[in-house]
Formats: sequence, structure tokens, C-alpha cells
Amino acid sequence: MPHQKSWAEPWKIKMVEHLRMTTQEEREAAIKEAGYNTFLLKSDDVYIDLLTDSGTNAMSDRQWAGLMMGDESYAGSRNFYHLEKTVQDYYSYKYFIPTHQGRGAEHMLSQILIKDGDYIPGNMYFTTTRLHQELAGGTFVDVIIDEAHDTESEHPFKGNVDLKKLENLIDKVGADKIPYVCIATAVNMAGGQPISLGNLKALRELTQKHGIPIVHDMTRVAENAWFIKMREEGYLRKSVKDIVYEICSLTDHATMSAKKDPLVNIGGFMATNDEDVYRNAQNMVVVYEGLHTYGGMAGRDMEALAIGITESVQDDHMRSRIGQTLYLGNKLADAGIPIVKPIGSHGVFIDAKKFLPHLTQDVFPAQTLAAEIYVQNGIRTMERGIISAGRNKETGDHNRPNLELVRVTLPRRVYTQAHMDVVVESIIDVFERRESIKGLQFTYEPEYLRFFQARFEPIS
Ligand code: PM9
Repeated sequence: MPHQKSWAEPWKIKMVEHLRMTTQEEREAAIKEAGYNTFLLKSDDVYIDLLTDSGTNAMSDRQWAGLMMGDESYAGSRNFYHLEKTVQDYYSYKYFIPTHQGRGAEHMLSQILIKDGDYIPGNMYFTTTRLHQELAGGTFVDVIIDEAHDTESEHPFKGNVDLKKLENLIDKVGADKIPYVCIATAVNMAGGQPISLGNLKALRELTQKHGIPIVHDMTRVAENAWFIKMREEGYLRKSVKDIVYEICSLTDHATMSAKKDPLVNIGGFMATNDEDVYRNAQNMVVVYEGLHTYGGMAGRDMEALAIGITESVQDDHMRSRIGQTLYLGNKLADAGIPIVKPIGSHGVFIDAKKFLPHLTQDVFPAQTLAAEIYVQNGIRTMERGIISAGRNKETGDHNRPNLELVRVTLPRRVYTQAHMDVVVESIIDVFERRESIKGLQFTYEPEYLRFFQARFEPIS
């Protein structure tokens, strides 16, 4: 790592993509047309796109060169073997099954491991993960520490599991009703908050005692590793690469959305150390994804992914990745914008309840705020609150998470510090007119993952 006080990107820009600016009138028309849902905006109407870090990464020259090495044979592509070896070498898992993206892996693993009436404890829910658990007949149980639900808590590892909560669940339902514990690294819905290795080791001990395996949602494992390096005693001199390997070694199975950490635009996989689970997944992958040597990805995509994995665990990459998030978060916090603390991995999460205290959760403050931030200056963000949380599968009522957030998400290697300054200015402008902002109501609510396609109108 270079000896310098401030971080800088360990790359320079070779090709640029022009951005389109719009007028206020155009943006007002666009958000209305999109039913006040930022997922339904056309990207041509967006200036700075901070909707997600999923599939929005800029690939390196090496990855683009890798695309040219794509072997598009139907079966046995050389890129598959390269990727398989990379997953084994960097992430420790023995068996690897490619999928088109993360939810393909979640679908297979949930169907293989969960029986009707099972409980799946996890360190907070994720939208697609919980849906696949429910579709397989399971019920998600939140066992993350209480601090994770408190935007003000400065706990350095808000992704930790509360072992007491887990023990209580085991006592209540019995270990045979718990097919696995699901652990996400850099917990997305908590604000990109890490789990510590100390907590993971203690969890491993407890689950092994009861014969319960651990599933690792490793979508942002390298980002989590950076926080361990910075915050956990004894890890400062270890590389992100070694920490990533250690995290993975403490778990049994994994699902990966390769569209995040590993610096590609599409792809995913399931990985496991269990031969039976692997055989089952090989049976399923040919039904739902594609042959077991491509799983929905082109050969060139697998090559770019194999290279992306090696780049994602470089310390200087991660330093600038998290450095940019901290830069944005600190500027927003300095301006008095209420955000989730500590600043997390892949974005800055605005506390919409505190930003818009005059709105009740029933008029969707985070959904409203994301729409307002877009109208202000064309910056696209995402709701992560009551809309994302969906409805309780038994009662049909909204799930009402304590966290009602707008995620200002940073694509990897895409935007500059100057873009971040414009984002901060725009959010401050919305903050200054916050009292005049009114809420939204549904005009259309889909059954599954409603946040993607729901439509709204302003309340009268
Ligand atoms: N995450 C994100 O923007 C994209 C879709 S949901 C808005 O954060 C985790 C922790 C994720 C994730 C996707 C998936 C699913 C699993 N786990 O999108 O299917 O953050 O590749 O992965 C999104 P896929």
C-alpha cells in the first residue's frame, strides 16, 4: 500500500461514458411516469446513478482482455475451470456451481436444505434471500445484535450475531428445525455493516455443538474483510485476501452475487464443502440455470469474474473503495444529514425517519425521499425500508422495520470524488426543503419483492 495519508484510486480512467443532465420539469415528468419508484426510471433520465452497486461495476483492462478469451463451448469451457479454481483458491470452498446471479444460487440452496416448517436464523434479512427461504417453506428469524437496528449506534461490528438470540431459538424450536444459520458479510439491509471474525468463530463453535451448518451470503465478503482489517484486534497486518479466506473457511456453504464484490456486471455462484449438497445442486442447476459448466453465464463472463475476484481482494482496491464511501458519508454527516453510523461498505444509508420526521412509516418516508432526491438533481437512490420489507406471510400486514433508509449506493470504480460533491450538495438542497415534502401511497403492489415494481402517487 502506498505511504500516503489520503486514499486515491489505484487506477486511471481509459474510457468514459457521457452523462445526460435533465431539467427539473423533465425529472418531475419522469418520476411521475415511473410511479415514484426509482427502479422504474429509465437510466437515460438519470444523471448520477447510485441505485445499486449490483452489476454496475467498471471492469479493468485485464477483465476486458479476459472477455476476448471467452471459450463459448456449450460444455467444459476453459473459463469454467479457471473460475472454479479461483473460487477454491480465494474462497476455500471445495465445490462450485455457477449461476446467472445471486438469487439463482439462493433458490437452489434453499430448495435443497429447507423443509416445510423450518426456521432460518440470519444476521438480518435480505429481500431475495428471505423470499427464497419462504418459498421453500421456511421462516426467517432475525438474530442480529440489537445495535444493528439502531442507526445511531457506533458499534464497530453491527453485522454480528446475537448468540443468545440464536440459543433461545434453538431451545424453542430444536436444532432439527434449523437447517442452517444464514450469515451475510457486510450486511446490506443494516447499512453495509460487518460481522467480526471473533463473532463468526463463536458462532461456529455454537452451531457445531448443535450440528447446524452455516450458509455464507458472501456477496460483499471482501468489503467486510476490510473492516476486520481496520477494526478487529490482530488483523491490521493481514491482507484482505487472507481475511476473506479465513471468513469463508468458517462456513459450510455459500451463495454469491458476483455483481457486487467481484467487479463484474453479471454472474453468481453457489459453493459448498458438502458433496451431497453439491450433487443435489448439480441436478438442479441444469433445470433452472444452465449446464453445470456455465450456469447461465457466457464463457467470457466467467473469465471476467475469475479475474475480478483476484482484483477485489487487493488491499489498495478496497482502501479506495471504502475510502470513497467514507468520503461521501462524512460530508453528508458534517452537513447534518442523518445517516446510519458507522458508515458502511457499499453506500451511505440516510435515515428517512429522521430526515422526514413529520411523515409516518405508513406514507413511506424512504420511498418518498428517494423520489425527491431524484427530482432535485437527477441522482438515483433506493428505498430500503417498509416497502423493501414486504408483508408478513401470516398476517398480511406490512413488516415494519425499525430501519427506514434511503441507500445512496456506490458502484465500484465508476464515479469520482467530484460526483460525490454534487451528490452531497443535492441532498443538502432536499434537506433544506424537507418540511414541504409529503408522503406517497400505493397505486399498484406486486406480490413478490414489491419494491422493484410497485407504483405510487403523492398523498393528497
Ligand atoms: N443485492 C442490491 O442492490 C440487487 C438486487 S436487490 C435490490 O443490493 C445480497 C446481500 C444482495 C443481493 C442483491 C443478493 C441477490 C443476495 N444477497 O441480485 O440476484 O445484496 O445477483 O443477488 C442487490 P442478485
